[in-house]
Amino acid sequence: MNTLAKLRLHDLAPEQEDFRTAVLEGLAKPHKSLPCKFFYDDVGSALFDRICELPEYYPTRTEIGILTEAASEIAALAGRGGVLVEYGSGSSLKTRLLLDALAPDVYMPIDISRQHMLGACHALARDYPALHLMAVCADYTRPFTLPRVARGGQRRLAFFPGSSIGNFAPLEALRFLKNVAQQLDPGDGLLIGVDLKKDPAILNAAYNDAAGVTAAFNLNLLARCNRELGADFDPDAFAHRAFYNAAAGRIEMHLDSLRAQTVRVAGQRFAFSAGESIHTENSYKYRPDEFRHLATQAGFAPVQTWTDAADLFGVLYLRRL
Ligand code: AVJ
Repeated sequence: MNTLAKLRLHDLAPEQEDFRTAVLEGLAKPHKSLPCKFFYDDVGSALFDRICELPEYYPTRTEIGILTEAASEIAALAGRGGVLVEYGSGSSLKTRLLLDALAPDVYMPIDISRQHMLGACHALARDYPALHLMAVCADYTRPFTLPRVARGGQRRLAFFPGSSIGNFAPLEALRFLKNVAQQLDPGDGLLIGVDLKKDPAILNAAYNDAAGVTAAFNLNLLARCNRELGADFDPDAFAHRAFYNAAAGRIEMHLDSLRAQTVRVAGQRFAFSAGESIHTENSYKYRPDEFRHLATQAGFAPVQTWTDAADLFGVLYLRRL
């Protein structure tokens, strides 16, 4: 049988709000910045997969451990069957854990990078022949409407792993969670992974790995500007810098200009002074009670929080009120 018969693509054409516009806007600001969602071209996605394997980068393996331990409890809360909706289709390992535990009728990944998502769906279609796949290509950082599944009225579990929620500032996170709540029906669940506040030394190491993979991931943004926008960034003239900002409760990533220089992007010139930075990412950390408070404000009831033994990472099951 053709396994792709069960795969549908619902394309909301997210690249209409494009990379070029975002880069020109971000570099024109008094404090230069670039949106972190543009890290994930093919090169960046591959580098991120390597980050997840680094000894210093605990979130991925810790979350997988929590999900493995909690899988049957999650299935008891969410129920079997129904629709599994995943925001950012990312690492298929976490998805497979839930597919095995919940045996949903439909898997609906939502991702901005169409090819990456469809590749993952093809592999899932092969390994889960009974599963219907409804891939949604969308930028979930903007409000959008989920397609109605053919056989409607099914209960849904939304899954937002990896602490991707940490890329939103708390107010944006609230807006995102409200948007998810709107896409769900009362009683539906949201299973979300959240990186926790902890000893800053652990956080700083996780974003400054000894092998330099996070630095390469950060610098790839400049290489992507060169590839796609004909920019003339010299990646050797910028340095990766990441640190925990305790007052804001977030890791910040920057690219620091190592000297005074002018860079040309899409016909426009941007001047950098020595030491001037481009702010490329925020990764907010929460205490479990802080995050439950945020979820409550968005219209969810916190049902269960699981953490690892060292309280590095949290997975929360929230019920839409
Ligand atoms: C995918 C946003 C969860 O913030 O830890 C990893 C991205 N950046 N190393 C994170 C990231 C640098 C990651 N998130």
